[in-house]
Order: sequence, then C-alpha cells, then structure tokens
Amino acid sequence: MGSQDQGGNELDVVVIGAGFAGLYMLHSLRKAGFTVRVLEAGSGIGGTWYWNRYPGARCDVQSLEYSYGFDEDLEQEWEWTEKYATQPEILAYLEHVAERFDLHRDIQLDTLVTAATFDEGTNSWTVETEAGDRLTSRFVVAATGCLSSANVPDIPGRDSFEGPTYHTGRWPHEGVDFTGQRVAVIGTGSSAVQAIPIIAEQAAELTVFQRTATYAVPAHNEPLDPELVTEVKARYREVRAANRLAMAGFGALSTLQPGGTSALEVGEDERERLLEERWQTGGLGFLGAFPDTLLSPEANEVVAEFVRAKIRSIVKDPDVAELLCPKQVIGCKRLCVDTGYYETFNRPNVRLVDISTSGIEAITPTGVRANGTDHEVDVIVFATGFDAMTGALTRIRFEGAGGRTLADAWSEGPKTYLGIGVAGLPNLFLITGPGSPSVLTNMVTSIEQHVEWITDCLTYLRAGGHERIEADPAAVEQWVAHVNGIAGFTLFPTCNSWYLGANIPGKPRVFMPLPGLGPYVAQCDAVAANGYEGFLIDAHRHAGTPLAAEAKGAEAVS
Ligand code: NA7
Repeated sequence: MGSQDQGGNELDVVVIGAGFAGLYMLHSLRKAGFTVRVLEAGSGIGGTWYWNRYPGARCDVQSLEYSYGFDEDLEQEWEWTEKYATQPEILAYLEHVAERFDLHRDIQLDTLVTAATFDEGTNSWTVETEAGDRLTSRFVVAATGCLSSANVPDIPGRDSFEGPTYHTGRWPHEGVDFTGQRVAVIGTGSSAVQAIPIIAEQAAELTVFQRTATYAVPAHNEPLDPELVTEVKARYREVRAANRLAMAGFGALSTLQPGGTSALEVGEDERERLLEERWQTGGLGFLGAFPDTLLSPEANEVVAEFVRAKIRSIVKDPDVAELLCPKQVIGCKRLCVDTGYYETFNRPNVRLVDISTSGIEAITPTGVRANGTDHEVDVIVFATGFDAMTGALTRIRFEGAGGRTLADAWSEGPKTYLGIGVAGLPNLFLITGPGSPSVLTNMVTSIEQHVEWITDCLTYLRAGGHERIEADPAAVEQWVAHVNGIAGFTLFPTCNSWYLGANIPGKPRVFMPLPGLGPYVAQCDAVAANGYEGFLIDAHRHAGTPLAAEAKGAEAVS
C-alpha cells in the first residue's frame, strides 16, 4: 500500500519524532508489516528526554509506571534505580529500547520536517525537510510531542544580554557550570521547580523572577525497594491495564485509595489527616484526596490552603512565604513535584522577585529589569515553558485536501476528532494531540494507547484496500464541543495555564487536553469497533474528485 520516497523505497508511513511516541509507533507498525521511516530533528532519539537536560530534570510520574508496557521481556528485564527517574536514566532506557528492537535503522536523525503536502491524486503525503529532502508516504504520524516547541518570551532587549542564556528545554549537552555565577531564573513552573534547588547550590547568587506562584508537593524520591520492584513485576499486566482505565493513566501503584468524600463533608481533623497522609506520601496523587478538588472552588480552596500553610511553615521570611503562596486554584496549572524547592528560598544567596504586576520590563546587556530595579546577572535561564500541544505541529506546514493547512484549520484553536484526526488533513494521525487526555495523564500510557489504536486503524484500512481516511468535519465539531463541555465542568479553565494556551501571547484560548483517560479509551475502542465511526474512509471517491470514476467498494463511515 506504500508510495515511494526519493530513494525509490516503498514507504507506508512517515513518523515525525523519535521520542516515546515515535519509537513505539515505529516498532508497532513494523511488527504489523508496514514500511516506516522516522524523521527526528534532534541528533539523538528521546524527544523530551533528549532536549530537557537542565539540572534536576526528572519525571514526576513513578518510573515503574512511566515506562513501556508493550513488551513483557522489556519490562521484566529493565531495572529502574529510583522511584522517580532522572532524565539521563530515562534517555538510557529509550536508547536501550531502540537497540533492543533494532529501531535505529529506520530513524533519520538531524532531520527537521518543515512541510508536508497531501496529494489528492495519489492519496499520499510528500514530507519535506529543512535540508530539502522529500519523502512520500501514504500516511504521516505526528509524534511531535506536546511540550517540544520551546517558548522564549519576546521580552524587550532579550537579545541584548551579553552573557549566556539557556532555555530549560534546549539545554546544552555538556551541561552548564554555575559556580561563582550570578544567575537569573525566569519562570517557576515544573522545570524551574526542579532546577532552582540545584542551581542555588552552585551559583554565587540566584534571582528567581516569579510571574505566578506555583504549588509544589514533595516528591519524597528514594531508591527503589527491590521487594516493591519484584512485587510490581509479578503483576505488571494488571498494573498497566488499571492505568489505562484510570483517569490520569497512573496510580495503580498507589497505596492510597482515591478519596470518596467531598473535602467539604469530611470533618476538619479528618481532612487534615487525609491531606497530611498524601503530603507525606508525596507526588501527584496529592490531588486525589477528595473527589471534588478540581470541581468545586470551595473544596479546592481547602486543599490549596493546606499547601499554603506548608509553604508558610517551610519558608522563614514571612514576606517571601506570602509571595510564594499561589492564589489560583490548585491543580489548574500543572501541579509541581519538588525536592527542596520552597526550602531553597531560605538560602542567603537566593532572592525572589515578584513580577506578577508588570512582568519583566526589559532584559539589558547586564541583567534583568523588573519593578524599576536592574538586577545584574551573569547568566539567564529561561524556564519559560513551551508552546504546548500545538506549537510543534503548526510550525510544520501541513497542507491537506484543497490546499487547506493545519494552521488554517486551527486558527481559532486546535480542532480534532479524538485528538487523533483533523478534518481536511487526510491520512494524518496525531499522537496525544489536542483533544485527547495527553498532558493530563501519564504520557506513556496515553502514547501506547494511541500507537496501538493507529496501528489497528492502518491494519483495518489495508485489509479493506482503503487508501484514505479523514476525520468527518461534523465529528470534529462534536468532539470539540465534548472536550469543552467536560473541561467546563472542571476548574481547569479558571486560570492562565498553558493547557489553555494562555502562556503564548496571541494564542487562541481553548482548553486543549481532555480530562479523563479511562472514558476516553472506551470511546476510542467504540469508534474502532464501529468501523472507525466519525472518520470518512475513501469518501472522496463519492464526492466527485478526480478519483470518483474509480469508486469501487468505497465506504463512508460517519
Ligand atoms: P511551564 O509550566 O509553562 O512554566 C513556565 C514558567 O515560566 C511559568 O512560571 C510562567 O509563568 C513563566 N513565564 C512564561 N513566560 C513568561 C514571561 N514572559 N515572563 C515571566 N515569566 C514567564 O513550563 P515548564 O517547562 O516549567 O513545565 C512544562 C511541563 O513540563 C510541566 O507542566 C510538566 O508537565 C513537564 P506563568 O505561570 O505563565 O505566569
């Protein structure tokens, strides 16, 4: 079913990106008998874990859960060393996976995809790279990652700074030595929360510029207990299956049951006990103490106030503690998981600058100006996040049927069906695209579910002799309304988060991920079981396109 690349090779699928998603997509499609080429912009595989090498970079989902479940031998043989794996360990894992499944031979590194154009005559894509290479394939899978388009804000004078600047998501491979340096960190999201305690230990002075205070709960990271590892490995199938049914794609290892009683209905002592228990356990499960934390502002405030009290008890200077206390709903922005973040502000070499009112005024040749004060520094670290979920996709010029581009289709915000298909862009599949649970979940769980769904879909199309599939515009409209409806039921849209696109000036404000993995997986399964309901299969053949004359056995499913 493939078409040809320039070298004359038959290619069924081009996959863009060689992170967790692209690697498994390649393996899964190859196993199903498809020919695949993976194009990766980096000089190595690993995606997020290739680029994000800042000090302290670590996953905040437990390593035993943040790992592939598709191969039993792999999951039995690989040994994680810590509860939460470091970036180097995760990258080593992905390198091992690539070696183990002989993936490198179909991965082309240092290859930035700039455009992809769909040819309606041949029902195939031509993918173009920055170097000018062109490959053609029947299908394209965008495994481009949700947090891969770095956001370096356009602050006045940004390029005038005379010292080095770094973005956490584009960290130099050789590392950075901050010894004796005066360092500015801009941003206080997850990356900053992980990096700040480590930079503070090295730097002569550290100045943190905080636009929005962040909630962080302790990681309580530790070496993995061999007994726990043995126990989990003995029931790994059950763990993986439970996570796929869970709301956030993880939690099967938790010793704490999700809370069943409203934060407003349990007594005050019991409320404190439940929250303290979760604080001592650590990690993202903290938000699971009550069922209504992300649904009721009053319930949320109770949980938020518990964390603020912790911050006040940790940070010695009451004025600094107050500045570090977030005002927004807890969980509205991604909850951070920390090791010594708040404690760092007790160090004599660390200063917090509140820029919540007027932002950073300017970057000067020698530092950062805020609130009318010039802060002289030697180095600036931008921990300013990403053009999340859409940035890595819209920077590629995808041109679909009738010259319609992805940027056109998404001018008012991303619109997809299931977070997988885009109307007007046939034979293009997104992995963990906007409109799917993605960033609200353990990404590996969501990635595996999408990879397997896409592989099944392509297998179905091949079996039926079909050449083209696309999301039905009506199904897309319904799906967008569905995602908005669910998000609107929660407190997620109440703050300026990157989930909403609010961190990027001019980006349409649309809540992009879909809360709730378990129900979503059931919907995806039902769509497949109903012959890919909501997708149009070879529908153009009925629609009077040049191929209409050939229409034979084509079907439209909607
Ligand atoms: P985040 O979570 O987007 O954090 C970025 C931080 O940078 C956040 O505190 C922002 O403040 C701040 N920021 C962004 N732009 C500016 C400007 N122009 N001026 C000052 N401060 C700014 O990115 P991370 O890399 O930390 O984490 C991303 C995800 O990776 C994380 O959620 C995990 O899923 C893993 P704001 O809150 O917008 O006011």
